[in-house]
Amino acid sequence: MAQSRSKAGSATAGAAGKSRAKTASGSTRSKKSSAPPKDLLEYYRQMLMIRRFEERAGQLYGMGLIGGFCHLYIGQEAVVVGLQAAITEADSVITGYRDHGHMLACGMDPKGVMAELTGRSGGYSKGKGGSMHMFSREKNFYGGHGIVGAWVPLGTGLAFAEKYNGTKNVVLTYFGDGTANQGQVYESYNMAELWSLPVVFVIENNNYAMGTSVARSSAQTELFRRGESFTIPGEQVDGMDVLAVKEAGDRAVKHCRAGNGPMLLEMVTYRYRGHSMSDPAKYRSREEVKKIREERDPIDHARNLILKAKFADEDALKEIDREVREIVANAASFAQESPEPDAAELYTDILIGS
Ligand SMILES: Cc1ncc(C[n+]2csc(CCOP(=O)(O)OP(=O)(O)O)c2C)c(N)n1
Ligand SMILES: [Mg+2]
Repeated sequence: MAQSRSKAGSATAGAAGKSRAKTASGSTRSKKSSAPPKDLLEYYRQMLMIRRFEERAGQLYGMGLIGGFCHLYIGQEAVVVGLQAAITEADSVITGYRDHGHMLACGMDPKGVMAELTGRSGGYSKGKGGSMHMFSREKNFYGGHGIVGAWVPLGTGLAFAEKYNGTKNVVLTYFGDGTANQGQVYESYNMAELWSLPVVFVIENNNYAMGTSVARSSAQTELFRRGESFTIPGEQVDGMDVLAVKEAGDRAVKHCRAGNGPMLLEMVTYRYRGHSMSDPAKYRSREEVKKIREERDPIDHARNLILKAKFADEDALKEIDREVREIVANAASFAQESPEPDAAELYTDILIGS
């Protein structure tokens, strides 16, 4: 039976972005994005910021300045940048441990994020949370969670609160392809649809859960169809095309804001680095990674569109790169100069059970 399974979950298969054929249940595959808007320059800048930030974080980790877990988002930048462009500042975001890109896209300060990575007092959690545990009520970013799947019911609960309080706000709840197999995710789907909650479930399908591919772990590899039995519409999107992501995000957010209940977006994407900094990535070939980097890189894709549309020339793009590098360099300096948390912080922000 396994041989007949679709390989839609693989970024190499190029399944996304070809057609908009409706499946029997209302799930769709999105079409290629339309003509580029000028906003593409801003998306480019944001994707580049995430890429350079993550590269620097990887270097600091290699230098021993970042301890604990560190999961880089390199390769997946178009997902979070495209979706952030589809929501407003009043909407909320929640995700798991691969979260630096989400925080930057939400407008959190790169200095505060980097200083949290290095465990310094200038970090978002005063240096006590690290890579996976940062929050910003100001930016409506609700973490940053290390327990796989646990934030999906939390994201559903955030959407419940929005509905209960009578707002029109929407919640983006991001999770990975591996997480999509968890039971609590299905409980969340059920309640979200039952109560028509304004939540977009965003599956970032990078084809691997640690070292296990979607094809090895999933009976239904078309993850955008996973909401069908709950009558949640799903759409599969080319997650390497920031414009396709933005357009799908617009549709999903409109659906939720209008009171139609949840929607599921499967973003077909890819991570270039290992699962975390300690992963030698022996479960895939170098050629596989190289091919996607060369043929589907989201930043190169945006860059080519920008040059073709003449929104900017090579020099202007170089200038954007220079500005971004400067912001990241300042964040890295801050993260090394900020003091270690005071010992008294051991007793703050903690829960003690009896
Ligand atoms: C409950 C629980 N089980 C296992 C783990 C270990 N773990 C961390 S990430 C991960 C894989 C998740 O993969 P996916 O959802 O595809 O997200 P990705 O890492 O690809 O972004 C696992 C098994 C965990 N953190 N929590
Ligand atoms: Mg994954």
